[in-house]
Amino acid sequence: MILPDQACRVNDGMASVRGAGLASTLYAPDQSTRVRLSTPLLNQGQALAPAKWDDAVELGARVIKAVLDRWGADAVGMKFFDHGGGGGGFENNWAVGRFFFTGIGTRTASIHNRPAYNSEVHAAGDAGVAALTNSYLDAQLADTLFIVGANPYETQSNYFLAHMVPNLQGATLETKRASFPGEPVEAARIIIVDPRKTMTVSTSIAAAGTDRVLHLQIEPGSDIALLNAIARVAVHKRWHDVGFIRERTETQTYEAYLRSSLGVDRPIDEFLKEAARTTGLTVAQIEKAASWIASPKAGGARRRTLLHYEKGLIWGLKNYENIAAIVDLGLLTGNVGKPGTGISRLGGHQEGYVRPPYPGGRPALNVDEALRRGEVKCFWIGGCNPVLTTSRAAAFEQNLKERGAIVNEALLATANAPVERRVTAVIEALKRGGMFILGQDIYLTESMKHAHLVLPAAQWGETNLTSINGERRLRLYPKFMDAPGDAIADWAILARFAKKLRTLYLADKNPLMANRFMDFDWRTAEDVFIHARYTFKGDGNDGIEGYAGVTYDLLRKLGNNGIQTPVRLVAGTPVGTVRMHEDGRFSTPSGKARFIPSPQPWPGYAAAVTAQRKKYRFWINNGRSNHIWQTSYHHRHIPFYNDRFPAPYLEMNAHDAKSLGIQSGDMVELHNDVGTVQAMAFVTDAVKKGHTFMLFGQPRGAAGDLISEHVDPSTTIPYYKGVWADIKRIGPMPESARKSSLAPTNIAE
Ligand SMILES: Nc1nc2c(c(=O)[nH]1)N[C@H]1C(S)=C(S)[C@@H](COP(=O)(O)OP(=O)(O)OC[C@H]3O[C@@H](n4cnc5c(=O)[nH]c(N)nc54)[C@H](O)[C@@H]3O)O[C@H]1N2
Ligand SMILES: Nc1nc2c(c(=O)[nH]1)N[C@H]1C(S)=C(S)[C@@H](COP(=O)(O)OP(=O)(O)OC[C@H]3O[C@@H](n4cnc5c(=O)[nH]c(N)nc54)[C@H](O)[C@@H]3O)O[C@H]1N2
Ligand SMILES: [Mo]
Repeated sequence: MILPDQACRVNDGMASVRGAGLASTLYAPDQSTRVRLSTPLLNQGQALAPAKWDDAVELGARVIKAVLDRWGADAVGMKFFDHGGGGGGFENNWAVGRFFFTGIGTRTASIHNRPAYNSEVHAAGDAGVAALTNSYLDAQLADTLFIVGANPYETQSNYFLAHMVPNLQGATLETKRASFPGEPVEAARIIIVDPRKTMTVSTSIAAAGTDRVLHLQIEPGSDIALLNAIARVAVHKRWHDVGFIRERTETQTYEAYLRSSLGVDRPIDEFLKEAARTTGLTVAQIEKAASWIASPKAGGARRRTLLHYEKGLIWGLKNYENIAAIVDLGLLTGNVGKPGTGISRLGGHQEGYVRPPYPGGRPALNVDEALRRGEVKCFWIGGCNPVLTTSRAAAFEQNLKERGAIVNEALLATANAPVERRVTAVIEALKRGGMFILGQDIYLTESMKHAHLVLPAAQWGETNLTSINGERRLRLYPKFMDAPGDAIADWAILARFAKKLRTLYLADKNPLMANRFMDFDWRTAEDVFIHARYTFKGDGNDGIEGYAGVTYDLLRKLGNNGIQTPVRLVAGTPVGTVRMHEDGRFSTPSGKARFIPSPQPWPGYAAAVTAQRKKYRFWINNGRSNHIWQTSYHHRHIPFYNDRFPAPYLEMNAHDAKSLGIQSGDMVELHNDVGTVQAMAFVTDAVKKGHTFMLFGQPRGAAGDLISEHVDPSTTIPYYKGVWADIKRIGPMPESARKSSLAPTNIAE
């Protein structure tokens, strides 16, 4: 059992259903986690077989070098973790960045959850606003919580339950009074913008009562219209923060925003009616939201609103305009850089993003497309499982399979040959359209099965690792157990390859290339942490990961409360940052925030999406569930979790289910122009007619198999949530699911 820490400010000793089960996910030779990868595996042509590290690195590094020398850096592709906990962390992210960017120099890089190497929130970056601006404390202090496209009960459980819910219950009034003398304080209200009636909605109602909860059950992808309409009302009622706008923002951008996004040259009635039509809401609901967000409190004090968004907006209709619209609304109402406010991603996982700059431009190169075009000769998949999680996932897998098979032949033909001959044979296979695949994971996942070389990683707890949470709280996760067998930390894997490449280039008398792989002589995880600390310059957006003067020793002393990044040295002492932009400055050249105008109040669906919508009956909204972490990489092995959802569920409205003869528990097939996938029907009032919701990225049915390759052209970010398909019943509940409950999951008391 891993015990939650009562003295930790983040969870107050609380544990989510995932956190409380963490210990069961650790490696144990006598438990189901014994299937962890424990040695490198090499495909000798027919199957993966255990190999020694030296042999694995020798072959892998020589293939990479040959590809680099013959086809150039961009022929070496990668898709890698950038989170904090499982994979990633400051140490591993730094090692990956050093290897692929300053080492290889490839632009064919992509982050685990998307086809390119880019920000999820370019618009916030362009506005000069950090991705994670507030402290969790601000959720206790806010007058209004505004949650757009996120389901924090399930995805940010501790933040929601330990910080938001107490405020909704009125349990933080003392803190509020102490923080804001003279201001009227009451329990918070919450506005949740989500097409589904989620457990977040039900829990909020249970905590605050129906009068203080506004659930805006919008039509898919209509957030921009809603956010701009709310802003228009705020301006119309003169609830916007004139002082903040004048002093802290670039005025020309404000004026452009008023005209284009908020359509101030058009009559407000017409504007609001149009927004109501687009969103499926009423004008009264939009006005109520505006009032809860921006109307002054009794006595005239500004309302403190905390604006949060996550994947319903990020993977939404149009990433750039989506994020712009919420950031603009926050700026308009002056809700950033003050207690009880913020404009932030909600998060829901650890982060630790330190890397040298990406060598490509913006929009970043679409790696999935480069793969489809056959431009990638060598592809390294690290700590992610795109076979389940990318768009057009089945085609992605087929590509790995077909092109990998060409290399398998070469490996089989040279099974007992010296490494030089094997590499020559592999390169010949690559010339014939093959692709050499390296994989780096802790399990033999759906993606790893296609790798020619599988590299076993140590996970958190098996190596020292640091990361930040959603309020930038930097903490050390110390090593407390050994990794299985020969598994080693991710940074150490990259270091082994880098050192080998350096040796090979030195032997080639090519010091220029050899020197690109120079700085990998780290002895410990802390060496990597400190190396990153000295060299990391912030990656364009907001530099929230800076941590001057922080050492493992300091982090050990600070324990689970850690220190909030960015950390500066003040007279030699590291000082953290509770809240971003509290000094009134933003990360733009002028130091003032920028409004990001969108060309019109709502851009509409892209052509590829419209075609799907027209053709298929159901919207297949998709995302996460409380019990399951990501692709279930641990949970599929642990009965407690696996038995809860033996197949991915598909939430369906009772009316729709009935019309198709479907009952809860039935197996159904979803089908569209991209692919086919199976799921288990779950009839619920959480979704409206014509809407469904599927657990994403599951081994027994991946929503990605239905999702088109469409991306927002200005950011290369997919619309994962935007998929339409037809549904049919294929059979009764599978035997394996008989024990799993079909009771509603969105009832709270
Ligand atoms: N239990 C659990 N927690 C997790 C994870 C997990 O796998 N399991 N994963 C972690 C990770 S990596 C991430 S990124 C976060 C994601 O955290 P969230 O973003 O909270 O999770 P999602 O379920 O992907 O999406 C949130 C909501 O977006 C809604 N949505 C879909 N389309 C739209 C739309 O057009 N507009 C609006 N307004 N809403 C829409 C969906 O109905 C859904 O309820 O969760 C983290 N936390
Ligand atoms: N349809 C649809 N698709 C989506 C989304 C969606 O909402 N809908 N959401 C997107 C989002 S936000 C995300 S985050 C992605 C998730 O997609 P992925 O990132 O592909 O999924 P994960 O399960 O997080 O993958 C983590 C992998 O790392 C391995 N791992 C764990 N710890 C370690 C470690 O210490 N080292 C190494 N090397 N490996 C480790 C695990 O075994 C697992 O295979 O999916 C994206 N795709
Ligand atoms: Mo994510």
